[in-house]
Amino acid sequence: MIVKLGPCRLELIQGDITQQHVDAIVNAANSALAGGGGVDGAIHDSGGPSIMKETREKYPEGCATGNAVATAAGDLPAKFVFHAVGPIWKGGRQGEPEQLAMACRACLQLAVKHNCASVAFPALSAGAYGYPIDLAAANLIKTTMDFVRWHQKPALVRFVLFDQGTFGAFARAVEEVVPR
Ligand code: AR6
Repeated sequence: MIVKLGPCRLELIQGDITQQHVDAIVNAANSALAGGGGVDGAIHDSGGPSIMKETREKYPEGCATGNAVATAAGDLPAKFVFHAVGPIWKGGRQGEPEQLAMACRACLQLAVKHNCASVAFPALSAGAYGYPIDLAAANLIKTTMDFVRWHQKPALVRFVLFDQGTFGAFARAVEEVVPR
């Protein structure tokens, strides 16, 4: 699924984020930047140990929830990894929507700062962190569209969804804001 946003493009695909040939991919990290399962595990496994080495050297204090930090991408096809820390879902009234939007915006800001024309996101917070998929999808799509409409960059934002259910949730979120 592709949506044109002025000079920019929003894409949804089903796939594996580690395989994306884009300037930057977003990692679904934890605040200790300690590695883990899901997207985080896949990125460190495929990207090799240089990503964790750089992370430990540059960000020994970790990264706050709702923020993101950049490293190079090791053996991955991307140039950068943006390690974003989404919120753990605690029912939705403890700032989770704001924190998820902040984490998404932090990655888009890093893309602009590092001159990345293309950036790929996973369904941040919607795995181990338990954020309901429909709510996560709506939040990430709206935050991205608002940012791209305002800044007119990055040229390509791609959401890489691991399974059909997640893809469907993002497709519905896009259809809600871009009627066909
Ligand atoms: N490519 C794309 N999406 C994937 C991939 C992949 N290779 N692998 C999983 N997903 P999660 P979170 C999907 O748990 O909820 C880690 O342990 C997955 O199906 O990776 O933000 C970290 O260290 C789900 O839809 O991220 C943190 O401690 C989505 O990506 C914690 O998990 C996000 O799932 C972060 O949890």
